[in-house]
Amino acid sequence: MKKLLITGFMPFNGEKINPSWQAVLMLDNQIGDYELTKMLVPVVFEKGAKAVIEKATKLCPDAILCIGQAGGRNAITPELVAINLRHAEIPDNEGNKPQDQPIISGGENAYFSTIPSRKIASAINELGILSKVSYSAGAYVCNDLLYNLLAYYKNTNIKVGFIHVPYCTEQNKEPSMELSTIARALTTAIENI
Ligand code: PCA
Repeated sequence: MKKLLITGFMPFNGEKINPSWQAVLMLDNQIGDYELTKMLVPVVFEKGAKAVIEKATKLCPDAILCIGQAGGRNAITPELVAINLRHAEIPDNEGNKPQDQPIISGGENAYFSTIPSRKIASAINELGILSKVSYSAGAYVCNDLLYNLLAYYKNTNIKVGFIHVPYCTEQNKEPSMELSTIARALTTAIENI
């Protein structure tokens, strides 16, 4: 079987849960061709990415799929691109609030995700769950994680992708999705990597 490292984030910005991690926890340990290793990631610039790279160095996965919360979105959104920019509107979980800084000084401006984001969005839509590709993962910790991974694994066969998910109903914010719906969407995403 192939190996997939799948990550979710800790809660941030005063939330008690993060739907990304709650949904990852609901996934079967084997989906399609992949055996899953689940990892919880801190919402901290650089530190989160370093932890994932460290884990991946030991695991040697065939693919890395990171999941994050995008409050305010109403759809499951596979990210097409990560940009070389850190800019925080709110502090991360260790109080960092970078303003217009590069992630990697002198690095590429941007990298495209190496999973088939468009195919994944279509497959999720076919389940009757709203999904569309996103052209910006923002400039906060999720973009930081995706950019760092794409830079680190460029010119390798390790696929790297990121999917943002809406608030879940337990958070009492709108728009929201049931966690079980998010988990179904992620299952289909993994089947289509
Ligand atoms: N979402 C944030 C960081 C952690 C998370 O779940 C983001 O979109 O950057």
